[in-house]
Amino acid sequence: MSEKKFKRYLITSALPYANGPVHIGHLAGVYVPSDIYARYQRLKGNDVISVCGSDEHGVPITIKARKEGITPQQVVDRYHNIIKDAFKRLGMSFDIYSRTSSPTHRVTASDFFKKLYDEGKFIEQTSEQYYDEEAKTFLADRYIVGTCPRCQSEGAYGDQCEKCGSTLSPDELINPKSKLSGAVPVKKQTKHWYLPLDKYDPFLREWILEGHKEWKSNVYGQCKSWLDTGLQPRAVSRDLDWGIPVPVEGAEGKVLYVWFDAPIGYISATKDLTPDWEKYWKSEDTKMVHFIGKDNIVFHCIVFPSMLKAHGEYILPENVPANEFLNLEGDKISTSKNWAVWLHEYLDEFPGKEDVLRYVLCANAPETKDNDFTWKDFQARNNNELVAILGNFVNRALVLTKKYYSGAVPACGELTEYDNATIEELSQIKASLESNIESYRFREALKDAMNFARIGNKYLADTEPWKVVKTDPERVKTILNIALQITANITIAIEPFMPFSAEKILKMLNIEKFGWDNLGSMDLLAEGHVIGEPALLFEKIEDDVIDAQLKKLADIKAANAAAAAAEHVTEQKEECTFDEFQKMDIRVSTILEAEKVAKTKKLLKLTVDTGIDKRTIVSGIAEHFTPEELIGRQVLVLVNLAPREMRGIVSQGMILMAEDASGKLELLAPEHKTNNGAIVG
Ligand code: B3M
Ligand code: ZN
Repeated sequence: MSEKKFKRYLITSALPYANGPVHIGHLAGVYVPSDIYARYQRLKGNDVISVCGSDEHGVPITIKARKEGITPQQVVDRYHNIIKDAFKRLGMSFDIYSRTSSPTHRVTASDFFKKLYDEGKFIEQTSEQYYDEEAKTFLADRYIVGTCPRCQSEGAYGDQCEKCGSTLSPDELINPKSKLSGAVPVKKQTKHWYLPLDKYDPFLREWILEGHKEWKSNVYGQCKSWLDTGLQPRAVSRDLDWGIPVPVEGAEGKVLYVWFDAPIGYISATKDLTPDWEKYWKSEDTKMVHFIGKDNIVFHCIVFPSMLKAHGEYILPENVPANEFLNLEGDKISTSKNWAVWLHEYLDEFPGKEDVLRYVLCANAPETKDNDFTWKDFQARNNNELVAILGNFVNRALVLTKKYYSGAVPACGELTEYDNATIEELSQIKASLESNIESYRFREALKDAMNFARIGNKYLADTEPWKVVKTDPERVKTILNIALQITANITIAIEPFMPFSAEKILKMLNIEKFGWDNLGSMDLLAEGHVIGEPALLFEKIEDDVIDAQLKKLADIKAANAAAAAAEHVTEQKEECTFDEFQKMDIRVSTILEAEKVAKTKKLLKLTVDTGIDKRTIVSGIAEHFTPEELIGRQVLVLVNLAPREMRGIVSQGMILMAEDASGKLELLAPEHKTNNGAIVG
């Protein structure tokens, strides 16, 4: 860890794309750690600015706009507001939440590009790109669709086949078509500008591989592999009608590449925040830390630093503590598949539980490897840690003080050995908590903060003031004085992690606020200070609440399967002759009786009236239909199928079903009640 002393902190958080809401993966990866770090540095009295904002350019936004028949500005306005509001409700303490469609950003990004252009820092290249003559626009790879050359599936994109995962180039697609107009794209010459990243290889090796060996191994390792693979010139402009126009002659219809423009958004946000913005961005006394997810490492450790170096007036990040990814119930979180816990929905469905989410996402953060969020774990941590440890301790300390001393902090008498041992243990926490936060180990830091409550809980359980009060009331004054000092420490230690709960406890203690320097002191509450009203900090989360969330995810999964099935239809079988078809004898029939076949999950034994006779048919539909819902239903039966014995039962025929690629099963029946035995042909 660099020993350098800094005068101020510039904390940036990855700008979320304004083409959808934020979800728990974004929070665990970027925003919860960033807010913990910013709150901690502020608590310590440092000069801190924390900037964020919406990333409002790029192809995904234009695709969404076309899909919905609205403008890109309408897309970003919608999601910018949803994201900004949800962040605020979760207690994200950004000093500014800006946006890259702002006028300040347009000027800042243009000027940044223009300076590099005028100083000859770009390579200018004309190349052939795909063009849609109907939509009159160049096509980004994502805008070209066709048949995948690897797996022959339809709907592969020009850059990737989502079915088999192959990385493609538009030239490889079979029957390429424009996603915009359906026209066959043609190749057309177009000029773009490139940042020659290869020229910054020596600088990056020196700055990162030599100068920042203290960076997290997942970040350092990725940077090293990018450098060892060899850096290539990277495009900094695009043929798009949405974005920041390239500010040079002959660049009509071209905009800054979104990953050139977006990180400059940190600068423009700072400009909008304070006229003193330059002391944050241009002084070596500033410690700049980028909070991002692992998919953004190359942009924040290689591309943006090269841009800053090329520009020459800005500082470089001191650290980029990127987190890995958070999965949801064992599956990758996916915006397009709606496989996510959306922050704004969580806040509506769990009012007052903002800190529970902050706590769980920090305790489970994917700091060194991908991790999994499960609703069961969410419930367990709430009930077994927040309710049973933190909430329980604070409540007992306050309720007993109210009960025995009408809320006045009792005097602390002579300390026992156990008291001293407890106080000694408490005094170790602060150093560990600070070291863990300064090293971006927030999971460990949270455990440190919770240790105040763990130790406090044990202290009360061991000293049992509710018993001792009968025999030694003076002793109980000391016990509760210590318990109250621990409670006061908790308000400081948990503030970066759970600001709402810290606020609630301060109110219950009838205290305005403590500073970080007070952490570890056992004299925070003076004898005679009268505390406020105790109240429960957390409430148990019951199974039915979790089951409802799991049902919601199950429904999403089913909807995705159905959508996938609708997209993917099983190939037609080989041809058959009319005579071959004539051999099959299919009759309208009615199910008279139905029962499960013992020791099987799938089989039902049915008694069916085929109009010819009443017969037994065994059918593998027990996972799709209950016996009760089948009785009386008309179905179509292949009556001349050779009899088969299944689990000791002779089945004489087959019930015809419709099954799609998702496995969804439907019975087939005549539209109106029909005589049994009617021939289907
Ligand atoms: N908009 C977020 C992402 O890649 C991206 C970050 C920009 S930070 C300058 O999901
Ligand atoms: Zn494929």
